[in-house]
Amino acid sequence: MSSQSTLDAFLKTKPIGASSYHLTLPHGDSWLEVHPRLPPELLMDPATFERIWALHPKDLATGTVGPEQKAVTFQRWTEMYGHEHYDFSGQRHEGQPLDDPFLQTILAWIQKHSGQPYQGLLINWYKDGSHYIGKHRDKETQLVKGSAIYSLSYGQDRDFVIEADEQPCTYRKVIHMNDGSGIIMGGQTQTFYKHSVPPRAKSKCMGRRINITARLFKGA
Ligand SMILES: O=C(O)CCC(=O)C(=O)O
Repeated sequence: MSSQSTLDAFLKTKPIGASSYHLTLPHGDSWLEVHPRLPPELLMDPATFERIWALHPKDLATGTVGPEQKAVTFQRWTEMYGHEHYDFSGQRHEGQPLDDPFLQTILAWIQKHSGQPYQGLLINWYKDGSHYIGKHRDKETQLVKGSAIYSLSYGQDRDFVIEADEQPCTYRKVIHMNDGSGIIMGGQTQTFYKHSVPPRAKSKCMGRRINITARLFKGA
């Protein structure tokens, strides 16, 4: 069977893995879909992990945060692929060509799973627990309103924290992301919630992690 027909068969008979679950969030029309085990064609073997790891840019991501637009160096590497550019944290991330066959497989799977013409992948590289992404909502100005954001995890286990963006906060959940897992954020999640991958002690969180996200850009 070709890998395409395997993919077709998987999507027809089992669109969501047996251990996957849907989480309706309490604020707005917001939800998460959690996939602790991605289908085999979306898993990275060690050689693929090394190849995708080697793509990370030389310099850490930079940008601005907060109402005062404070300049910061983020503790992770970030690169955009397959879409012209993605603007967030006061920075333009120019899109690189999406040439890698594994990245192309991911994109094709997401297009099929969503039935939508996703084009862009944003990759985050975390060298160990000292690399992280702080609480934020994804900027949706360039995205199709309410479109789902796919986020796939490879390598080191980390925690994904989702919390309501309100004072006091009445909802907070920690989801464990293991190697070969995925989370889809949908509906109004970016309106009512912030998410983060908090830093962890290097002594307990030594491994490298690759996070691959897909967003549906307007006009795709
Ligand atoms: O690394 C992750 O799991 C989260 C990435 C993320 O939040 C983002 O790219 O906006």
